[in-house]
Amino acid sequence: MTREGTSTLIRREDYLAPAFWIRKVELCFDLDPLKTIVTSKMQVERNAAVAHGPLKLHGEEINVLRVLINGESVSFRTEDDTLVIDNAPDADFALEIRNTCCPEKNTALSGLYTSGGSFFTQCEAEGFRRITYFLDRPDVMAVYTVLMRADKTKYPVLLSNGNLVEQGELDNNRHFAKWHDPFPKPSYLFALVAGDLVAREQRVRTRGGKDHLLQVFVRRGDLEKTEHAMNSLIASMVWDEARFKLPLDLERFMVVGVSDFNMGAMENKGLNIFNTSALLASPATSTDADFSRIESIVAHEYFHNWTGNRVTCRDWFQLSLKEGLTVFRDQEFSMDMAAAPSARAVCRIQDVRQLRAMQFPEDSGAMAHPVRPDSYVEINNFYTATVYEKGAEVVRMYQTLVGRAGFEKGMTLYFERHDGQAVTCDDFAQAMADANPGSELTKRLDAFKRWYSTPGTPRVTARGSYDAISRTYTLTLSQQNNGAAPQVIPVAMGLIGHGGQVLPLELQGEAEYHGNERVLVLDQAEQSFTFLNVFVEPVPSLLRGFSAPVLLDDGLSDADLLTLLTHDTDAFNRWEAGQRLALNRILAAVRSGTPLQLDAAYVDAMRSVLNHPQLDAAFKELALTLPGEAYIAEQLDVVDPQAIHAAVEAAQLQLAQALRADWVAAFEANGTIAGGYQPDPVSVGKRSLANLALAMLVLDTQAADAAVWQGRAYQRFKDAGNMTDRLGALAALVNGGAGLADSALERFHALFKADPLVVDKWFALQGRAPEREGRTFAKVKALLKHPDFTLKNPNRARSLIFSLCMFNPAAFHRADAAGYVFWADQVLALDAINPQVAGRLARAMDRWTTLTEPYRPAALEAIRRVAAKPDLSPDVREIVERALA
Ligand code: 0A1
Ligand code: ZN
Repeated sequence: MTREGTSTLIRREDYLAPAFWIRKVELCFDLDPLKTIVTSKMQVERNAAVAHGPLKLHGEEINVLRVLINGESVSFRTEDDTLVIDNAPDADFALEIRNTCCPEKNTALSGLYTSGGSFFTQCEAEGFRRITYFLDRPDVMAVYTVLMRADKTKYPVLLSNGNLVEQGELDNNRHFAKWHDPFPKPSYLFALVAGDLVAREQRVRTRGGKDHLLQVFVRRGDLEKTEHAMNSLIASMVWDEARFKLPLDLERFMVVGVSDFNMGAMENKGLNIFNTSALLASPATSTDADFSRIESIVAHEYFHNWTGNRVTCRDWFQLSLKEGLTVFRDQEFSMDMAAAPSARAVCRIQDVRQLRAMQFPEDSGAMAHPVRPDSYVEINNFYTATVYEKGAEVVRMYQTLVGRAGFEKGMTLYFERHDGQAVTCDDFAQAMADANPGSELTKRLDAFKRWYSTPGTPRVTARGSYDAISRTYTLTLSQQNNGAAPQVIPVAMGLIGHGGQVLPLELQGEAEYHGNERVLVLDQAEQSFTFLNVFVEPVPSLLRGFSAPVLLDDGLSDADLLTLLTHDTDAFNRWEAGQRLALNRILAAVRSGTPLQLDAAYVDAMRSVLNHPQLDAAFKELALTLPGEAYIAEQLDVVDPQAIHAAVEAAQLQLAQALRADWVAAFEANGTIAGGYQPDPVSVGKRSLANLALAMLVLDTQAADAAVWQGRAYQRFKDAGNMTDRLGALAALVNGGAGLADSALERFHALFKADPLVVDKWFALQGRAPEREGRTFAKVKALLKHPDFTLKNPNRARSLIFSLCMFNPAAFHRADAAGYVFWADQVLALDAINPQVAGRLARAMDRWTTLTEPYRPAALEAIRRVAAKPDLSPDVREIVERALA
């Protein structure tokens, strides 16, 4: 494959409506792995609002056979990746294009490709042009009819979007199926599947009395692993109707699993395609985390049917319009499914941990971009934590500002106005504001919209002063955002007395009394809020539930944080107080270059949490888990990954040692759950705490009973009745550097070698294992040669290589630069196979400029080596060039 040396920067401000519309498409596929013939008959119209020009269609890696206009052949030329027809008629016309493509050679997994002998498509963002020439942009929406012809034995199942209208036999052992999707859609939502698949089916009747057929298609042998996905799908349907009055609009809704897939899943209209890792679940092979991820991804794709498909994006700069909103919806769904308030808080804590681990570093690194980016070279590089997770936080802030009912009104107006259209983030903002006149949002809509245009994480500083004589408490909030104009920051808050009293909030200048909790809206560089009749000196509990995606400096002392950890009524802030206590200690050790030594106050606080009779196991596990190394690095101007890792390991070991008896008690209390496996929040919490306790008990190899606990972990690993317990015990052995780890790993592989998703876990565990004298790194290099390893399958590549380069800083950042050499080699090797996945791996160096010596110059050299390759994909080129800029 040769590639052009120049890549174009696409700018949001250059958006122009298309010169032509394609209103209808009839596609015909003669499916063959080596040479599929595609015939596309399009009904084309000039866009009267745009000046005349040639018709230019996108196309990549396809061979055109013929082009007809109104049945007559017409002259055309191909320039780079476009097909140009200079003499297109002025009136509406029929355009027919016939071309071929080669699914078997399509290792990029974009467009039409084969996986395990079946055909699949992936068209978002710009994969449709790898199938046939088209106006492959989201504002061109057409009604599709799809005819598929294929060998009957190899491909008994033929699927596309919408409804099956016809099927039958053909000569030569071939058959056909014809599908029609009545909803106009952009090309990125087109999908086709052909293969030897089986389906779990369920008929459901919705509230409105309509009947639907739900189907989950997988390879033979995987059917029993689809029950959880089907249940999740049904739960999503019920939830979307109840919460947003959004029903399923199709008679048939299909979900298909595929092993080779670049992302988690894809929301093609009526035919969602899933990475098997986001679909298949069984207690024996999937962890609790897998069950919960599957539930949320199934929901996410289903919710896209309205937020993304019925109302889509005008252009790719608006990606967060559908992704931020849909992530918000899947987060709300997961919280509602968790039901109990404490389980909801656990969901929120997990989402925020994820945001801080992935999005905060992105927002301060080489790839920093606003939620609505201003420019891109390769749009696939912008399916980011900023567009998705920060975008979801922006949507959450609308809800915080207009209230839950107001948000629902805003959604209703959004669909009333825009159903069937391709729109912008501004349109969404306007609907929310117009549906809520007089609201805190509507009063400052323009300022609020800066969340879409400003990159970076705002820093909020809060300082309080208490006047005992006047019994007033003044809270001063200020914000800094790299010199950008102030953002609108909702700060949910309450005041707590040191003895745990919840103090009433009476804000000076306000007639209304707001109870014990309220939202302050910070929209200036600095603002003060004075509370009256505050009878004791309070501790402010700010940014409750993480009400805005900011970094908060509240200046609270250890004593204040301990008060919040013990007494805050907001579970998120209780957790946050514990994290802050840990963070302060880790940062002090790293900054001073001295070994970390935990103090009795912190250890005692953690002991109280662990032994607390009322707190949930899930909360305890989160509170006793130390902040992630990536988030810790974000607090520092100069980063020494080894020093951070050493401090975290020391803190972990000291917690393991100081609380040993308490860990034993926690393990005994939570390690056995009666009855069969259930992924409900209470059982999940117990398993997670038992796994943490076991890891702590195995970690301290100097303990008098170290051998006993290693033996118990091995036994538990062997006898476990589910994957969560089994993998937890295996991780305790591997991460604790136990002597039995190697034999456990071997046994695990032997047991599960036939299940690719479990083999992925086996690779990932080894790729993420704590570094000990270079052994983890050496093991990863050796595993590259393991017969089960391949770069061609994205899940497998991620399980080993991404685990090391992105999730194991101490093994990756080596003084001898071997980690960076490994990274560069793997980026280049992957780029020749799958540019999208290579582009993701390239991002492991996003934050290289903050690294201390000797890492920084070595990282630079590795990035330069990648950048020096002349025929890099635009995906990798954009990432490395931004890193070098
Ligand atoms: N829209 C999908 C994710 C997705 C994005 C891009 C892809 O290829 C470049 C594939 C899938 C979602 O949000 O679920
Ligand atoms: Zn999505």
